[in-house]
Amino acid sequence: MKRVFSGIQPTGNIHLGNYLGALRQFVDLQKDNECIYCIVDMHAITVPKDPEVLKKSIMDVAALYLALGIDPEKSIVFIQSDVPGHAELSWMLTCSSYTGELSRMTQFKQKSKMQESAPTGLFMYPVLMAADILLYDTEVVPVGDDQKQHIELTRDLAKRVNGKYGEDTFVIPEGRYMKSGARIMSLDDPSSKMSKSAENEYSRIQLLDSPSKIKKSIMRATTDSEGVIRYDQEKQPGIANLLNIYSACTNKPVDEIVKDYDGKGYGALKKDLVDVLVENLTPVQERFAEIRNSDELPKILAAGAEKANAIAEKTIKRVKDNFGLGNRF
Ligand code: ATP
Ligand code: LTN
Repeated sequence: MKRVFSGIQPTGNIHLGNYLGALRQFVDLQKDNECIYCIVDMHAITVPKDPEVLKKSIMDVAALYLALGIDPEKSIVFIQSDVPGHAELSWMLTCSSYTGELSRMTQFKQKSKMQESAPTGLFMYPVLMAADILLYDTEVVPVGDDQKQHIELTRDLAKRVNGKYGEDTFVIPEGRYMKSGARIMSLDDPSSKMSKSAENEYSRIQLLDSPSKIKKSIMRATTDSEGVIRYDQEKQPGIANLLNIYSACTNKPVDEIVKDYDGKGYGALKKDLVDVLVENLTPVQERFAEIRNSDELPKILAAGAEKANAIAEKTIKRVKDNFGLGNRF
């Protein structure tokens, strides 16, 4: 039984990459672990958000968590800003972080587009993420491949603080990455990851997409002129991505799928993949509609925040003690 923590930003458009890389693990891990799943709304405001859109996205992610099979009886589900410990611990960690290491974060470099002056929130994003994880004495963090660098930074910060303030300050967490599905690529450009923020909506399959949108996106997906279905990341990255998605959704190994399509064209693979996706997503969408409109959802989130806060308060007390902060005389 391990303590598991992860989070998703409420930035709308939850897609197949988020599901196959991260959310799928969340569901599996709750069987025999103590899991805490967060909607990281404070991370979402590192990029300006319309308050009404943010409110809706928070509830959408919460409902999706439950629709995908996260069970609030087994796992804690809550909204980050409902637990003040995240912001408190983030500051305490900020004081042990360096501008050099934060400037090296790939996500920061991409999102700030290397401007001379970038929003401080984007720069501090990984420290807040480290606070999320360390606040709960987390041992395992299920995430997609793209978060490896942030997890490494979290481990470095925790070790550095432990060295300065005592080895009992933080538990050192580990990342957990899926073997298949850890990096789902964009459908229109298989050299970049499938992303919520990409302009072309057909570059991703969103979990709430209609069957016709799924069909359009897959049928338009970039392939190549080889014309033979093989798994070759270098020469046929588009087909390799479709095979990865197919395999992750059906639990069938890629080489078996390649054999099934021996002598068939890309059209056949795409058509069947559409069916697989629609079959997988329809029940999720039905559950989502039920949960999203129920009065239970805000209650579940309030109960989750209360449980999370009880754990967070203990950590904050311990860390403040070790740092010598507050009124202790
Ligand atoms: P954006 O693309 O706008 O940066 P995002 O799609 O990365 O957003 P997040 O909320 O930042 O969304 O990520 C949620 C989780 O989904 C993280 O664990 C992340 O690693 C995982 N994830 C995101 N994109 C992919 C992808 N293409 N393949 C696999 N996992 C992914
Ligand atoms: N940066 C993460 C979201 C995130 C997260 C976390 C993931 C914020 N805090 C804590 C795991 C643990 C992302 O997926 N982009």
